[in-house]
Amino acid sequence: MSDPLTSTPQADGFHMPAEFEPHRGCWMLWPTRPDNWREQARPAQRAFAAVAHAIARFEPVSVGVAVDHYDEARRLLEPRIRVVRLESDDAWMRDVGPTCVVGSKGEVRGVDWHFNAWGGLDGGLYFPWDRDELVARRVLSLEGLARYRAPIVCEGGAIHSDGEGTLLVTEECLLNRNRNPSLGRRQIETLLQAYTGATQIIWLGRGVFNDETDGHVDNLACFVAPGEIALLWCDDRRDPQAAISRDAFERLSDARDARGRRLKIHKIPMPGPLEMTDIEAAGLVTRPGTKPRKGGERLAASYVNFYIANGGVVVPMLDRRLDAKVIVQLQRIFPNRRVVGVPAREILLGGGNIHCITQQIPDGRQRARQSTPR
Ligand code: KQY
Repeated sequence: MSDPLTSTPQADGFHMPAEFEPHRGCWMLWPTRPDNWREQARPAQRAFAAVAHAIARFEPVSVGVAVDHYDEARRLLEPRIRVVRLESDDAWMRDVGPTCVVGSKGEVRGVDWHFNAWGGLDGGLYFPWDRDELVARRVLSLEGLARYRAPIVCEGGAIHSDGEGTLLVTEECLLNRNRNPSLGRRQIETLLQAYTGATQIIWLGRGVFNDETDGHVDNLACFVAPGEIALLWCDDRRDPQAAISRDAFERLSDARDARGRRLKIHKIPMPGPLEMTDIEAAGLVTRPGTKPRKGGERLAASYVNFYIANGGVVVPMLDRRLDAKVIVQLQRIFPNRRVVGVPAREILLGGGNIHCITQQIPDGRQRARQSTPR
C-alpha cells in the first residue's frame, strides 16, 4: 500500500460528491462479533446479505470478510457479490471505509480519516480498533485509488455532502471532546473543508436520541437532491426525539446551502419508539472493552439511514405500522429510483443501519459527463 498524498483534496481541486451521484460500486463488511451481534452474528449476517443483494440489483457490491469467515460469507452471498479478504474489528464500512472525493476531470481519490471506535477510551464502543483503522487504506488500494490521510478523527456517518459544496454535520458528534479534544469548531470546519472541498458547513445540534455514535448525522438527516433534505421526524412531544428533530428543522430552515439556496425539508416519521428486548440482549456475549447492552434500551431507529444506489434506494424496514407508508413517501421523493425495503432490525440491534454498513465509491467519469459546470 502506497504512502498518502501530502496535499489536501481542497488544494488539489477535489470535493466530496453527493451520494445520489453515480457510483462505481458499494463496499460492505461482514459482521461476526458475538458481543455486538446476537447469536454469533447469524441473524445479522442474513440481514447484511439481504442488504448486499438489494444493492447489487443496482450496482456492484464488494464485501470485506475476515479470513476465518470467508466460506460462511461466500455461502450466504449471491455469486455476483465480490467477497474480499479484509480484516476489521466490526462491520461499519461507512465509518471505517474511505470517503471518496472527485476532481474536475472525474478522477477519484479517497480520504482516510483517523478512527477511534466512536470515542476512543472516553465512551468509545470497543477496544481495540486497530484493524478498523486500516480498512480505508486497504479498500483504496484494492480500488487503485490514491489516498489522503486526514489529521482528524471523523467517521463517514458523521458527514453528508450535497456534492455542491455543502456539508451537513452535528455538534454532538464532531464537537464531542472524545473525537478531537484539542480542536475548536473553527479548526474542525477548516479541516473538514480541506478534506471534503466543502465551502459551507451546516451544523445541526444533537443526533438521534440514544445514538451510540454520539449523534451521527446520517441517522438524522441527509441530502436527497441539491437543496433538499430528508429529516427524521417525531410528532410526540413527550418523546425526547421530538425536540431534537424540531431543533434540526429550525436550523435547516434558517440555513442556506453553498449555492445560497434555502432547503426544502421532507419530514420522515420515526419508527417505534423501539427498544431492545431481553431475549435479544441475552443473545449477546459480554466482553471486556465492549459497551454492554441491556433489554429495554431505546434503539436509535431511523428510516433516514438508507443507502442511495444507482437507480435505487435501499431502506431499512423497522416498524410494520409505518414501513409501507415510508416506502411510498420515499418513492415520491426519489421518482427516478426504485425504492426497496429490507428488514433491518438485526442491523439496528448492532447500533446502526443500512447507511452505516455501506460506503459508495463514486463513478467520477460518469459524474464529469453528467454534471453542469460548477
Ligand atoms: O455508524 C454507525 N451507526 C456505527 C455504529 C457502531 C455501533 C457499534 N456497536
